[in-house]
Formats: sequence, structure tokens, C-alpha cells
Amino acid sequence: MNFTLIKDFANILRKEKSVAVICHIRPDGDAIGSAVALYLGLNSINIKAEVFCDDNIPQKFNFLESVGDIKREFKGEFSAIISVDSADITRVGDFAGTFDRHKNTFNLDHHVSNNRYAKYNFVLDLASNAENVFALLKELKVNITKEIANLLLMGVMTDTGGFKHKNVTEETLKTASELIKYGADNTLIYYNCFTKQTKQRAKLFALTMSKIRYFLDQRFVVISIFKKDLQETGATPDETEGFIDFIMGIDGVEVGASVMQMEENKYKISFRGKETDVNAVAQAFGGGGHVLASGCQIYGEYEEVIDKICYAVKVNIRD
Ligand SMILES: [Mn+2]
Repeated sequence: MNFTLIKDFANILRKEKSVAVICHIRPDGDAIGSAVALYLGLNSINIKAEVFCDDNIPQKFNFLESVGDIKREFKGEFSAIISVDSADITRVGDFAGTFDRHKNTFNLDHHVSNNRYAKYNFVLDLASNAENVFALLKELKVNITKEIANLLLMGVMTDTGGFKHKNVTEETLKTASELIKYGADNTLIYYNCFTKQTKQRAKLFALTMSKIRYFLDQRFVVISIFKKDLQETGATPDETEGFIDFIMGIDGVEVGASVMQMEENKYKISFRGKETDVNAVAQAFGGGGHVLASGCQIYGEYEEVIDKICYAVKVNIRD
């Protein structure tokens, strides 16, 4: 059953006695914020809830205490299971089987591509799923505590890149404004989700940016991260997140690439474009993604790899 009104979805959910809340693997701030806020909200109105994720929770989200309530192993009997922020049930990892076997399932999401895999589905294309959870909690008459407000604002802020992405609407900001009224701390969230980093990452950042390479009349910029750079600095591969966004801020740059050495002669490449279709660039190497953000893997010597991507960018770069 697909709902268009959150009220109708809420009216079914409120009859449940016990609910398992699950979110997707490789959880981000919106998955975690949505799931934990919903779990706290349901418990506060005497629906026994637990929250699960079939993956490790990145340490940076632990600044909100209730994030520690997420359980890695699915255990217990529940009258319903609800998935949040998951466009497809395969996104929840090994919990997919348990979900599919359960007779009473709910799906609350904001991805346009959501394939309505549950018995009860509510999908609304907002900037973050936290906004859908907020609407649901208000409909359930949940008292919005400071912790719930922080979890939801974390979802809104992480899915909008701290309100800088194109998906931000008047509604998004109204929601954020309301959450701040309930005590959410935007400074705390921004610091922990966006600014805070390890010393190792700062060192890798400096090393990487000291070796920036420019091609195609400086319109194509490349950064490279080698295994030895990680060893030298002690940083981990996932800590390179955000590096490519930094180089896209360089004036005059149209396309950016981050070339990460996976093994000897094996490189993982991420592309960003300001207007160039970098999906087409990545597809030339069997990869893909979105028009302005894509990725692929290429085997070969480092300089060969650079030559190949330069050519593919040259063919596709927007004049
Ligand atoms: Mn999301």
C-alpha cells in the first residue's frame, strides 16, 4: 500500500506494539539520524522499539549519545519492521531476508528511485529523510526532545551538505528552523559531521594538495593518493572524503579527479564536474554514477592511467 499522506501512514504505524527500525549499510548522517530519532520517538509513545544497522556506525556520529543504541545484530520479535532512508531493500544488508519474511513491513524514505518494497510505503522526495521522520513524529504527537531534534537536524544537514546543495528548499529551511526551536544545535552538528578531522587526515590533506596536477589548460585538476601516502601519514582511505570537493573550488577548474591507488597498477578514480558530464567520462572505463559525480576503476601504470583519464575528459569537457 502506498501512502501520499503521512497522517495515513502514521495511523497504521501507531497501532503497532513493537517496532524494529532499520537503516541502510554504509550509514550516513541521514540514515542514522532518521532511524534513531524514530526509535526514540516510538519508545516515548509506548511502542517498544529497537534500532538496528547491519554495518559499523562511523565514529564521528557518536557525539549524539543515543546513536550508541544502534544494534549491529538483529534480535527479537517485533509486530512490525520499518526501514528508513533505503530506496531498495538490498540496501539494508543481511536484514533484507528478515524484512522480506516479515508480514508487517513499513518503508519510510525520500529517494525518488524507491521501489515501494514494503507492505506500507511512504516516499516523499524531500532533501532528507529526516524531514519525513519529523513529519511522522509530529503526526504521532511525539514530544520532540533536544536529542530527537539534534538527530533530525543531523539528517537534514548531512544530506544537504550543510545546506549548500541544490536540494535545499524553503521547506528544508523551515524544518531546520523548527528543529532549532526544539533545541537542535547546528554548530555542534556542523563541527562533528563536517569540520572535525584527525591529525592524520590533516597531514594527508597537506601532502595531497602539495602535489595537485593541472591538465587541459588548467581546466582539469587531478589529485593522487598513493598507498605510501596513507602509510606515511597514518590516514585511512575513507578519510580522503571531501578532498575532491576542495579542488573543485579552485577558480577556473571545470573537471576534477581523485586518483586513489588500491593496489600496484590498480586505481580507483572519482570524478566531479561543474557542468561537464563526468558520468560519460567514467563510463568510458566501465564505471558510472551521476552526471556531475562519478567513478571508475582503471588498471595500469599510474602515468598511463593519467593519460587515459585526460583523454576521456578532453573528449567530454564542456566548451
Ligand atoms: Mn537520505
